[in-house]
Amino acid sequence: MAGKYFEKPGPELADRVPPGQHLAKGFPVLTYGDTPAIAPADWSLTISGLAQPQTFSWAEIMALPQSDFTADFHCVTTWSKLDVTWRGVRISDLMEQLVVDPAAAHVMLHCYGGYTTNLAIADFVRPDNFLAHTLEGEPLPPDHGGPMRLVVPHLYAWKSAKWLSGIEFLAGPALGFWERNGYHQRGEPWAEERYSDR
Ligand SMILES: Nc1nc2c(c(=O)[nH]1)N[C@H]1C(S)=C(S)[C@@H](COP(=O)(O)O)O[C@H]1N2
Ligand SMILES: [Mo]
Repeated sequence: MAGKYFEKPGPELADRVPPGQHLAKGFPVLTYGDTPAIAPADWSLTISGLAQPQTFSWAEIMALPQSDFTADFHCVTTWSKLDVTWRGVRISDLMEQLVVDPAAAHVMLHCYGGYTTNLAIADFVRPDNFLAHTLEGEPLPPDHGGPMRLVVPHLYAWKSAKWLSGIEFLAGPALGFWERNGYHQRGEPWAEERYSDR
């Protein structure tokens, strides 16, 4: 699909754009359902399951080391956006604050509004994953997941949970919202892991 909203990547970008993807113009919003309105003061992040239970307030997350990120964003509906700039907290820096049971092998991400998505722990703790509160130098807009979302650049963007409210550590695999509804458990864009592998 080329034209008003999408363009075919030129040869110089071909190695940045996974198979079957086109470059989006602008930054589309992709949400199932309504956009929840959460003020930072009302936002919190709850750690549950196979980990010491903990709840982080907005101020507690903002007190952790803050980093800048530039990452490509690939939606399974075939649009990609390159070099998105974000600011937030590295998942590896968050993990240093947690006491996780070594038996934890998967995570379920929970969101305000009820959306969920699952990740294997190796896909969750990668150093390029982060919680984002800033997009292109501005506070993360509500429709892009503000005040706080997860970004997992190496997988399709349905894994990048908007309005993140909880991280649940699990011993075994479990399915989130889109994974129950036909998407792949992992979702690696270079392998085109789009649809259910079950
Ligand atoms: N809570 C929540 N997170 C979500 C979604 C959603 O519907 N609800 N959609 C996912 C999908 S399919 C994509 S492509 C990205 C889109 O992020 P964007 O709206 O900032 O482009 O968010 C992901 N995270
Ligand atoms: Mo998506």
